[in-house]
Amino acid sequence: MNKQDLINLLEPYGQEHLLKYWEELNQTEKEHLIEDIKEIDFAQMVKNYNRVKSEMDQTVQEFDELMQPVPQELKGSYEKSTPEQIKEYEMLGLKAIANNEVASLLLAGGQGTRLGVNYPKGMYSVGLFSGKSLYHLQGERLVKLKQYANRLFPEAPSEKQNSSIPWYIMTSEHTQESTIEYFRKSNFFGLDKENIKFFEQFMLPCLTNDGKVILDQKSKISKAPDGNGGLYRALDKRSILNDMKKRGVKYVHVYCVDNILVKMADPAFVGFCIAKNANCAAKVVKKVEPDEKVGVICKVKDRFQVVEYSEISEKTRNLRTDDGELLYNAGNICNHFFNIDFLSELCSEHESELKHHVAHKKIAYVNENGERVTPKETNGIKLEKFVFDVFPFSTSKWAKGNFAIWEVYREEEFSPLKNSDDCKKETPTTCRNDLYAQHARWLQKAGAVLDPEAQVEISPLVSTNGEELTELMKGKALKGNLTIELDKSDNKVKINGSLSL
Ligand code: UD2
Repeated sequence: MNKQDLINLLEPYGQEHLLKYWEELNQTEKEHLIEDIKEIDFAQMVKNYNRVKSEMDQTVQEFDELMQPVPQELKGSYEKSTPEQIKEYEMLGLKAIANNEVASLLLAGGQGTRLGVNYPKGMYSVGLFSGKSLYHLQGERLVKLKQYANRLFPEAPSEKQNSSIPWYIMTSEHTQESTIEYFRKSNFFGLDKENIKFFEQFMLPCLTNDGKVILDQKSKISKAPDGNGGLYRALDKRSILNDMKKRGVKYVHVYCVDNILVKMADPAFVGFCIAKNANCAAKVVKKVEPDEKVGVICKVKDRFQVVEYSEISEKTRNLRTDDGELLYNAGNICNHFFNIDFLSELCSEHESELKHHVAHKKIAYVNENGERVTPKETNGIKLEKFVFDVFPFSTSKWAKGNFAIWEVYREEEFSPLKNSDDCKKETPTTCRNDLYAQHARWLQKAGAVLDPEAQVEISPLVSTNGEELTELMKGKALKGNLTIELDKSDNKVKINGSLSL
């Protein structure tokens, strides 16, 4: 491609400014810029921009008049289910896990800017006694979950029993290399590496508010990951769906990287979704107060979607049901279920219908004097798709099955790491404390006696959801700081710390 070819390509879309420094570039830099330009589908980009532009010009839409809660028959919860029902859901999920029909899918392409680290968030260690990172906890939970499912369903075919739960990990340009390297160094946490598949989401150019592509350097276009809803494009274009089908995966559990309490391939959630014939589902926690700034899942006209805090009036946020609960209570926690047929049809036929959201950001650029500047104020936009924007498709004619939500206890399942310890909420300290508190509850339930000051960390290899602890811990009295670990040399459980009895 010579300069004239590039002008011909860029001019129809008003992007010829990308060649402003062309004459100053050496051959390698020119080639680099050409590569960057060739990666962009300018026609699609302009279409996307025009679509979001008209939305940017509108005032925030309030959904009050159009909203309804998710109907009761599509909702399940720990609170309102009997222990027998929960057991039934768990067994359905565990059976599917033993048969390797369930895949775990991690969204790990985010940049973790709020936490302020320059490496993938999953590698972060919140300072547990064991020093384990988020990825490490997740990996070991998968190991143990499969062993547990195999023990309960020994009739599953041996080739299924012998392979670990398929784990798909969506990374981005920012996280791909270091994530893979970290997994390799950690020996894949004891999982088969053939069953772990990394795939990269795509990037989109960053734009000025009037739709011009921003140059990050004279020969480099500024790009950002296309949002966690970039999942659907990547599943199709990176042949991940084909891989799932080849392995016989029927159900996919999608989750975000930063929730330290995440239940991997959650058997109860998966089982509930199978029982409800869900094509697409979301795990939710109750909002703690009307003004908590989380999106809620509800029905808008005849389709399901997440409605943001800012899109509901104060009056509607405060509406309550007869039993005193908030009417719009289903807080989204980025934890989703899909069946493979829904995902397949969606990714191959409907991905382009997913809208983009606009994030106003401070984006480094090359100024009039050719210098790279990092602005102090927002100066441009990133376009992103959101993983939950497929919910409305669950009621499409082509989608067999239905939407569902599964409400869980926040203290058992949701404690995200968003901020550094300079903040009060969602920090390494809150994550650590929430995990220790959960493990203390598990031990008490198993019949151990805990000193009120005791802090305990149970290795996921010993128990991943609180299971199989009674025989080990009943009647034991524990105090101080303790870890309960599996000694890999003899496969025996070891309690390190103070045991008073
Ligand atoms: C997400 C949810 C929000 C709520 C909250 C709970 C979305 C869009 N928002 O908000 O509704 O449930 O989590 O914790 O789902 N990611 C990628 N690629 C990207 C951007 C993000 O893989 O381009 C991943 C990221 O690594 C993380 C997940 O998506 O695992 C959520 O991303 P986030 O932390 O930016 O989302 P947040 O906290 O604003």
